[in-house]
Amino acid sequence: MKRSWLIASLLLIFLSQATADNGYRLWLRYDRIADEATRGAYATLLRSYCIQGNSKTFEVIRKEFELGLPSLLAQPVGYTASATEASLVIGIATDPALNGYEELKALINTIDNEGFVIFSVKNATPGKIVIAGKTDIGALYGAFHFLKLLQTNQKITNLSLSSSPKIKIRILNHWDNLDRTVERGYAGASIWDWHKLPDYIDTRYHDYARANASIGINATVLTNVNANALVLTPMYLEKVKALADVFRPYGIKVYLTARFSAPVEIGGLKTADPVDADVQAWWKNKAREIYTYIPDFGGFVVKANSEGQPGPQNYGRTHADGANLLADALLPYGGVVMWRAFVYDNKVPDDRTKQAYNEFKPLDGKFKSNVIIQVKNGPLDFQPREPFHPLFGGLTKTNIMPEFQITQEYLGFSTHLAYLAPLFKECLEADTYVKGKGSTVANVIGGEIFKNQVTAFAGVANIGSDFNWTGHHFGQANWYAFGRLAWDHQLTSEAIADEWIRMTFSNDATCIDAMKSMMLRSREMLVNYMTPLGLHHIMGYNHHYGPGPWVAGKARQDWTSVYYHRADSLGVGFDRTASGSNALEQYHPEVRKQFASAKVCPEEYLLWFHHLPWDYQMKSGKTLWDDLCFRYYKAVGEVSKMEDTWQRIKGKVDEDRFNHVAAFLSIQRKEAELWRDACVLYFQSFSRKPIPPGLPKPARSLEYYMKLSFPYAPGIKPEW
Ligand code: GCW
Repeated sequence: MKRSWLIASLLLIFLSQATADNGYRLWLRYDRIADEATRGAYATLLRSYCIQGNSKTFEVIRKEFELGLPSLLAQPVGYTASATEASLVIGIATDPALNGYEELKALINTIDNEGFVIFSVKNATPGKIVIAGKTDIGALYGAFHFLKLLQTNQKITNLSLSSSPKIKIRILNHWDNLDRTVERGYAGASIWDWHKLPDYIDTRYHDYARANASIGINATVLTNVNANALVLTPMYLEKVKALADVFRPYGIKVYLTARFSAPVEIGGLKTADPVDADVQAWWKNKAREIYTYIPDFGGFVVKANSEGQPGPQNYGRTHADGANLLADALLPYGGVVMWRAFVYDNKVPDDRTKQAYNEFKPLDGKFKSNVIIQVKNGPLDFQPREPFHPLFGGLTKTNIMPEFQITQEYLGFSTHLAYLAPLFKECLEADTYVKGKGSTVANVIGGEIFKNQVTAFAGVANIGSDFNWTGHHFGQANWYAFGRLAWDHQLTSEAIADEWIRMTFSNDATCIDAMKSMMLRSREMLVNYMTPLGLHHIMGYNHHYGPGPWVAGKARQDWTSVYYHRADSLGVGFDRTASGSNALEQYHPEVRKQFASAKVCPEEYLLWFHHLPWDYQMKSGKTLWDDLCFRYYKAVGEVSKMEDTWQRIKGKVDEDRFNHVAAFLSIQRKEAELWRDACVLYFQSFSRKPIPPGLPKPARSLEYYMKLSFPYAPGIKPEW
């Protein structure tokens, strides 16, 4: 007996040393709860559990409890088939075993089909907790929520809570190609191993689904919007089916990107014109075929007539003609078309930020009920800061959804710590005023304002095959925050950070404080060392890595930096007021008022909307030039502070992840310095003013920075 104990302990020690903490478990770690009193209290309460239901989803729940409960509590938690005996019961509300609870009757009507309730049964000694949904998927969300309560050391006595998602389709967009490259992906290859599918099912697919279900994500687009029609051929549909089968018990539906020219490319037709009867029949047949493989297929996401993708305009038709063509094909099966509004053309002689609105506003009301227009959070392209897109509130008779970018194409790739919940929320909380004050983007997309048929919320995934999924350990927080906000946009950035830190790193107060302070400031800091005061799109050409304010003279003007910052000897910034491109006109008059004059315009948006002289006086009393310099320098200082904060919690975080993050922070500092020095020198070549006293001069010349080249920067579009 003693000997076997010794062997077991040695094995444990060996295993714990051999398996470096690589972050693979994300926020679903289920390590033993460190605080003994909390753990003890949970253990007294949770002696056994009962799963009241039979389905693949209930099997998932059972596995999650088997994995989570004994591990968190560091003691066995028995399974019992008797709901009466169990101290934790989970099931569907209509199950007879849950019939007798008054508490359930009170709560159940407050939720929808994906919602859940969790309550403590009154007067049960020593305690009993019930988790229920109207469906098994609702119960699954409840199970994850309950595990989170334990992971984050919350009280589990006198529980009485209920929750339902505010948005129906909470969807990740993978920009993953069939060759496993990921456009704008910085966390390794695509997790979809197309070549080995459908026969080999990587356990990672299950873990991906678990992670998503744990934060309420219920849909995924497997393929890049720069689409490959092959994914719609039988060989690939077999593979897609295999993934859909894995995801189904987790409540996740699969979507695909549809290449508009597919009828020509894989269908052998001469045209993809949406009014052509053969084309219509082709899409109808294709939809029917897809549903034979995947009966709950979600639908299509389409990028059309943008950046070289084919679309209805190739045939002189409108976006509505194109979207409705696919919508008609999917309608009999309940599928949805997410049609992207990210369209612009360098041949159109107008401010690029105006073009989506100009294109789509006249089509408002012309889309079928199962079409939803997918709009990027801002009118340009996922910049560190943009005002909200004017199509929010602009489209009043059409379903509309936001698209956020979780992958950090313009925010330092995966090596910069930039917590994005504040960015997402900035857009969601912006007021469109379309139906008076309080018509926030969140209310528009949630259907509160126009009673939309379909509501959805998309994020471009930052997931890849790196051990830790997202490249940066803190990149996981952005995946997490996206899911949480899609479920409930009213959650604060701080609350989301708090629970993520507790689940992913530690419940230790010093750790939480340190990490939270880093996370909550990180996005603003990044804005300031990259694109302060409303500057935008001044990064390196095509790979978008590092600073490139000098990018000019390319085939497309709207892919150059000089087009956006418009610096000259007089000043800097893009005039989007009535004296300039008048993009401002696309917003409600109340919104216009906030930005129309430089005096009232919030400084974060100043150079987005105004071209101002270098000696323009800022609120700080400094000139614009000096203020710009101070922001760049201060932000770099903040990165150094972040490094110090991290060092202060050394020993409180496992060594592997600690060192990984420390190394990435130092990359971030170096790159922030690069941004600062390159941008300050570049803009100085126009302002002709000295760098303010007290700020050290950049170590190298502007020429040096301009000559840097990064031909193999990751995530680049293969064909560019
Ligand atoms: O931001 C740009 C990216 C492209 C991307 C495009 C889009 C998928 O640089 O790589 O293509 O946006 O959103 O369609």
